[in-house]
Amino acid sequence: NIQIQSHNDKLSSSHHRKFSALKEDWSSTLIDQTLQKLIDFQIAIPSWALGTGGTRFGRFAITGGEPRTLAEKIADVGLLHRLNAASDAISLHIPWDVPEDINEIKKSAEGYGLAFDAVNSNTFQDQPDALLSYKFGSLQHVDKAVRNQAIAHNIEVIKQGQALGSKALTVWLADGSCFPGQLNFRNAFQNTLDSLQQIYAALPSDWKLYVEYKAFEPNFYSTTIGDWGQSLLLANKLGDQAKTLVDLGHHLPNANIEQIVSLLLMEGKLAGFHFNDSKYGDDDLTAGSIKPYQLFLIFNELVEGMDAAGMNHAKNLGWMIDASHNVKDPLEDLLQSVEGIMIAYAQALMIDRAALTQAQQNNDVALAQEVLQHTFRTDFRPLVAEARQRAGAALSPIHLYRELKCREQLIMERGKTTTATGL
Ligand code: PSV
Ligand code: MN
Ligand code: MN
Repeated sequence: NIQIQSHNDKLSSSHHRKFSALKEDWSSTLIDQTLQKLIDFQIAIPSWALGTGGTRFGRFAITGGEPRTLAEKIADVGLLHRLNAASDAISLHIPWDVPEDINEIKKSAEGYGLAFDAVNSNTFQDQPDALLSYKFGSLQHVDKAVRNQAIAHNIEVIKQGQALGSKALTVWLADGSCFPGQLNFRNAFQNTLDSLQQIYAALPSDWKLYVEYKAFEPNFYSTTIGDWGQSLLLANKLGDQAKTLVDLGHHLPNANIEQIVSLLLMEGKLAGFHFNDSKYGDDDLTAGSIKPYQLFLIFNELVEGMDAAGMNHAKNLGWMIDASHNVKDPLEDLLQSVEGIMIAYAQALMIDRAALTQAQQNNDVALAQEVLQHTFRTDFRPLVAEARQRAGAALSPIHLYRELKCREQLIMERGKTTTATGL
């Protein structure tokens, strides 16, 4: 606390100058509303992004001090949340994460003010003790015994999530095919539906099932849940608790993600997000690092659609990050992702909605564009920083992280060569 305070004091006069300049130009009611929404907004951190990522060509785990256990992963997210007051939950991937002593794990999370977000199952890798292989798919598999193994794993993940207090299961399948002719598409889809129905039947009544889609990779000819249409089809057949999860990196190039988001939201079928950014495919780069305008346009649809539906921005969708990188300190990368998301959200909240609606009604294309770009091109970083300060966190989390030498301390505690589990 003292460290946050003295960091904020140091930046105080320059922050005050920038924040005051915004207050001169923008409506104070809008600023106040936006600040409150930013304070309330929380984004879940994926446990698998806390270690240095890699590619299939190699992995350079040079960061050091990486979390070796689930307890240490929770401590890392606790640190992020202490710095930015915007990361109050962790999303687990099972069995990469093994909650051995559930009570201990719950206690330590509570100590950091953290909750458990959606739990993720993993049927895209064979586990050492597995009887059957997922080489040719899991929930879609031609062999019922393989499907049953994958269903049982998902039900086990639900049970572990329940013990931790999670409220959602995210299912992402690598299922698909590598070559034409390999798969009967209809059978693969029907098998997947049937398997998901069995998982859905095991879902507690206050849980959601998030059906994540992805256009390609690791299969490069077809993916059985390859786009939002296929995910929505499944979610609709499954029932109200099933929804479509949008991972920003899972589309074919140039897809209009904001339009997809808008319609899923309208249908009450948007589960939430895996935020990241990409230049080419599922690059898992820092949110807002490549296409900040796209991120802003997505938030524009979210704010408009959620307000129209009377939804609570902070609570009614699953906000998660799914990014990780191999050349940055993972914790700095995550602080940057949260920042990128908050900036886009702030920009969307500051849009003059009445003016935009009027321009749309009048078919005034140029004015509609002006309205959007006016907020996009305004620097609202001081607003995000102000919200953070009001929430008791740092004006500039990444700078404080460096000032406090957090990584050096983690290396001292955990060693130079630790490697986190996960991708
Ligand atoms: C697949 O590319 C994915 O986006 C899914 O969400 C997985 O659970 C995650 O990545 C694993 O890194
Ligand atoms: Mn994802
Ligand atoms: Mn992905």
